Amino acid sequence: MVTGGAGFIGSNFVHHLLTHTDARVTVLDKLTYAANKDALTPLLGDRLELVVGDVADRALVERLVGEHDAVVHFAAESHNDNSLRDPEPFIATNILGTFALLEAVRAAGTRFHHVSTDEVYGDLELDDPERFTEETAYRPSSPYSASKAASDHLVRAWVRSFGVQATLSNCSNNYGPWQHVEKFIPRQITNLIEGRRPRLYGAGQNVRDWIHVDDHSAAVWQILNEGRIGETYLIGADGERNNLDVVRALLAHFGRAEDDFDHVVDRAGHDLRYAIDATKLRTELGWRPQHGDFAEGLARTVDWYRANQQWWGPLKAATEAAYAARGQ
Ligand code: NAD
Ligand code: TDX
Repeated sequence: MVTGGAGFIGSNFVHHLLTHTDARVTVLDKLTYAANKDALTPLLGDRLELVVGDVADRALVERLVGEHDAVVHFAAESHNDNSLRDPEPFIATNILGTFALLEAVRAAGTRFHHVSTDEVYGDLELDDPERFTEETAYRPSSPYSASKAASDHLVRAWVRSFGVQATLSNCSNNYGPWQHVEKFIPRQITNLIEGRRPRLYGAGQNVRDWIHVDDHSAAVWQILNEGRIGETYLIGADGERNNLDVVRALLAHFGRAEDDFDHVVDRAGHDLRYAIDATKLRTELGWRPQHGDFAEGLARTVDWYRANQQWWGPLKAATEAAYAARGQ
């Protein structure tokens, strides 16, 4: 059972399972504004079922969990900017939804994998020689990252107090197909396709540690199968880049001048830098990223957005109108 399996990473994970394993999958997804039903529709059939529902619906979750041998939990409200505007759905889905799932897997004795983010660790200085590890103290900055931190704490407590068979992973920034146009890389790619200028928050010095979504999927599957119960694994592919460099790479790719972008209002509480040390995942489970060439991955992602404008086109206008209202 894959919660949030119609979202960006969840749908790529489902695709990964159907392509590389013989798993049979049920997706539980509320189909919020962030869901990509089109990503699943061609795959529905003997090996994939979609149940439309809320992870915080205790009765539904209890029934579904009982019918499955493992749960991989992606469902979340995922966008920091939205959490600054209205935190409430982040509390409802990320915290109460995780609680509902934990109670169900506790009752049924079902294996559980919790998908989380490096943002729970707060941010690093640009020149800090240390990166995040599994031992780094929690210091979330935004309502989104605080809600994910809360969900991680619940999972750890349910392991220790109730013996729930769970693992956790905290991954860095993903990119790839089916990512909503509200997020940084797809927003800039689709701006460029539509002839608009990219939009950079602040000076663009903030660093994110990019990983291709397929590398995240492979890591989650490996942790589900080989990870030690109760353990947390950080997932990252040594992909640190500042936002200005990413915008410049995209401008060059589209043959536009390197200063052909706008500086816009910065995000409140904007985390400066995320960076993952994935040594534990690499040494304990032997995981290696297969898509570590960022320039190549970005070029393939641009091609994908060029070929799939019928999907993102209708989302784009509403997303940009919401950003414009905030001067972003
Ligand atoms: P997304 O916003 O693209 O997708 C989230 C999915 O969850 C959507 O399909 C949505 O309909 C579904 N959903 C939301 N609320 C729900 C509810 N109450 N019940 C059932 N389904 C619900 O998010 P994403 O970027 O694919 O992120 C997936 C997970 O990975 C999240 O837990 C996120 O915290 C984590 N994560 C994301 C990144 C990243 O770079 N995007 C990095 C690390 C971790
Ligand atoms: O238009 C923009 N301009 C800009 O400069 C947008 C949308 C973002 N940014 C900046 C803010 C961040 O420094 O780009 C960086 C990335 O922004 P987002 O795509 O919003 O990602 P981030 O806030 O880093 O969080 C992402 O990675 C961790 C996901 O959205 C989270 O779900 C995940 O946990």
